[in-house]
Amino acid sequence: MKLFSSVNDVTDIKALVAEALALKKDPYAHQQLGKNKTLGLVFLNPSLRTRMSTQKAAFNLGMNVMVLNVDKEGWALELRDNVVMNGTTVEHIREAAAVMGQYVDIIGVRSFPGLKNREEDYTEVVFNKFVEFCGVPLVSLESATRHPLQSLADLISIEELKTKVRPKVVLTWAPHIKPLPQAVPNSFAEWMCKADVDFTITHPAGYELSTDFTRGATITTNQADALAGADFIYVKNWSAYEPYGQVFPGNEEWMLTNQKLKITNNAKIMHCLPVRRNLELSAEVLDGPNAIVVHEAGNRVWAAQVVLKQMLEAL
Ligand code: SN0
Repeated sequence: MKLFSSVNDVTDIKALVAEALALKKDPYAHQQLGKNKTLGLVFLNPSLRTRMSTQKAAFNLGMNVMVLNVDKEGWALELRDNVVMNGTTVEHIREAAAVMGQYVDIIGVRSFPGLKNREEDYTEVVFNKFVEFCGVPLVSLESATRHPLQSLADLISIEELKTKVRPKVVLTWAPHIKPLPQAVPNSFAEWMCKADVDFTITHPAGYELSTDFTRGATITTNQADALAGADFIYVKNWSAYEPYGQVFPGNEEWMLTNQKLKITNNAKIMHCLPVRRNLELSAEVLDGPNAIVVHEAGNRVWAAQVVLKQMLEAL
């Protein structure tokens, strides 16, 4: 594997999940594979799970890791071409990405959307500049429109914990106080549409995701209808795709509570984290027996490790 930016970079997702679960059973079996190889993790935005789980995955494979919080510790990067750099940006991404590629064998990049210009975000301007100029294999640590390592960890968790061959999986919108990216729900939807699950998306009117990611899903604005019989519920806030990046007042009643779980099939509750307690998800659900959010975060290691392993094998 040379690029991991979406489910479309994976030829066989079933095999990828199986290999991740094999790594979970035997984490240090491939310590020689990463010997003298270096992973660079480049963050343009904050991170807890992605940073720590991807480092851990690299260590398990015997790799060295360098982390650069380029937004805080690097030079201010210029992303536009054909500009006179007489403003606040100091270094062009053309040189910055190419130089990083001189020091590492694989690069991971996190770059959130601006949520202002849909065309710019959905053409992945920043992420694709890294792809173009870094010259080494590249893994997305969440881009403007997708979070594939999260989605892979989510699918691993469902595969591990499901109690029937084809579980009902529901993605439900949740309230928030600020506009959040569509990256996590886009990505989760795109992976679920390719997985062997019965997949439903529910959100208030106005929060329709781009159909590029949701083709094949059942979509409803009736949350109770969606939750009925659910085996897994994925809770996430996102801002509108149209008008882009907007949030609409109201919808506080969309928060998931124990009461709402009664009509489910004792559903397991997922969230990518960080989660805002008693806003997105009630504390009673998060602290209750159905929440699997920490288990899910633990599986981020095996998602990252299987992707890094396949990249190392292709070097
Ligand atoms: C990010 C998102 O894409 O929704 C990262 C999730 C892995 N989440 C946030 O930015 C949460 C910010 C907040 O203030 O709650």
